[in-house]
Amino acid sequence: MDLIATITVELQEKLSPKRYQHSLGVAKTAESLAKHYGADAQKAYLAGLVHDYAKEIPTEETLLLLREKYAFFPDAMALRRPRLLHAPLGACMVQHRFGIYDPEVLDAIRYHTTGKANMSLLAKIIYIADFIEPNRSYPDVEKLRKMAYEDIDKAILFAIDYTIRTLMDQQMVIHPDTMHCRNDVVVTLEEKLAKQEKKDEN
Ligand code: DGI
Ligand code: FE
Ligand code: FE
Repeated sequence: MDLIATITVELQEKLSPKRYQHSLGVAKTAESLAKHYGADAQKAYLAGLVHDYAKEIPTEETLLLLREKYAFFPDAMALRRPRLLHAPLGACMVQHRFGIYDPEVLDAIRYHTTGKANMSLLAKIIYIADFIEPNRSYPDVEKLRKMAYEDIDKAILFAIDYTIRTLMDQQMVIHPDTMHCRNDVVVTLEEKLAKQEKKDEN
């Protein structure tokens, strides 16, 4: 069996049916976005498939595995919101379990929840595929699906603002990586706009 088939069988066994379907949805959406933007479609499918590998592991076990098995010491903010830790734990576990060593794939998994500054195209694709895969439904999902294929940075800003707003409404902490990601994407969009304006002048 090839790697994708092996992983798919294991995910179906280990994850809840809903999480399994979500993982397949993110994989397929990421593959499609990668083809659209000229990124590596196979890497995108793989990263999408395993991005939530650690999502259903209970908090206590997550903390224990990260510290004891992977020598990964979460920052204070993530410790306050341990659900954020399924992303870095997933990156550690799929490396160990499936021999996925590609740093770009591991990075996309690790930062799929918060985002970060200077994300690779693959990381952006996984971040946004997580929001728009076919099983997602919320008021603006169709708008975001369209935006994702028009300008991925615009889509990231839209998604991250939605997340930040929701967190603020609930008086929740916002992880610094989330803010770094937002600032970075705003700068990228401003630069793109300035370049376009200069081009239009000529
Ligand atoms: O694992 P999924 O449910 O598919 O999606 P995800 O990994 O993007 O996780 C979404 C959750 O993460 C959602 O409840 C909002 C939360 N989240 C994202 N960024 C931050 C955050 N929570 C806090 N406290 N701070 C953040 O910056
Ligand atoms: Fe997740
Ligand atoms: Fe997800």
